[in-house]
Amino acid sequence: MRIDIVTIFPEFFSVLDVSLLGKARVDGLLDVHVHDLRHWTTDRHRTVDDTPYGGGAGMVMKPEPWAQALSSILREDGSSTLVVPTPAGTPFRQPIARSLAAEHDHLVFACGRYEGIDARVFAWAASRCSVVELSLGDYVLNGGEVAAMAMIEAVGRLVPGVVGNPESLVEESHEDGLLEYPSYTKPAVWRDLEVPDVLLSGHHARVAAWRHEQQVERTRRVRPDLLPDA
Ligand code: 6GU
Repeated sequence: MRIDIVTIFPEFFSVLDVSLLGKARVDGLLDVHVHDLRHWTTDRHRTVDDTPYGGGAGMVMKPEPWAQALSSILREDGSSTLVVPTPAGTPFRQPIARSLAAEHDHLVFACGRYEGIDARVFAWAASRCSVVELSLGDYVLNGGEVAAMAMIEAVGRLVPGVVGNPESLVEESHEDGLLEYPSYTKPAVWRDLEVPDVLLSGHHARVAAWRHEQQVERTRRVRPDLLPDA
């Protein structure tokens, strides 16, 4: 999978060299390229923002540098997907991560700052690629960079080969619509706290039933909205 990131803060993405995603890049599973939006400015001050039409606080990112950047990065055949991290977007959830990993071979992340990017950029881009505006959740970040990092990690780990043992992908929170069960390792007693008996029983069916119960109980307690009868 190829991933391009356009940002005015390329240094945010140095952590992509670390850990599992760093290894996936070295192994050639993820081909990640970070671009500085200011490369596509033409004025002496490398300006990327201006005041909003209609008034209001803050600045808006100018369309011209974005169009120049995207023109050079998007594939000509329309096969690219433009991902725009924004708190005004569709909630980014595991099914979207799965779909981006399985069905989209070239992701381009447009990281906005300030009050966002001139809306015409997305109307213009929609004739050249698919455009998805995605939100991490109902809170506000200063820009799209940290959100893009989270999305790239969530999508990247679903690309075949990135996570060594594919079985570890299935028994996780959100993969089956429930939160995951609690995990324990040795020692069996630690500071007077015991690992639940059933996990020491070696009885696979009972272990599976207990874990499922724990998932349902935890989901009901902290995320009742995820249950079908919500
Ligand atoms: Cl995707 N972007 C920004 N700037 N803030 C957010 C967000 C995204 N998701 C939640 N808050």
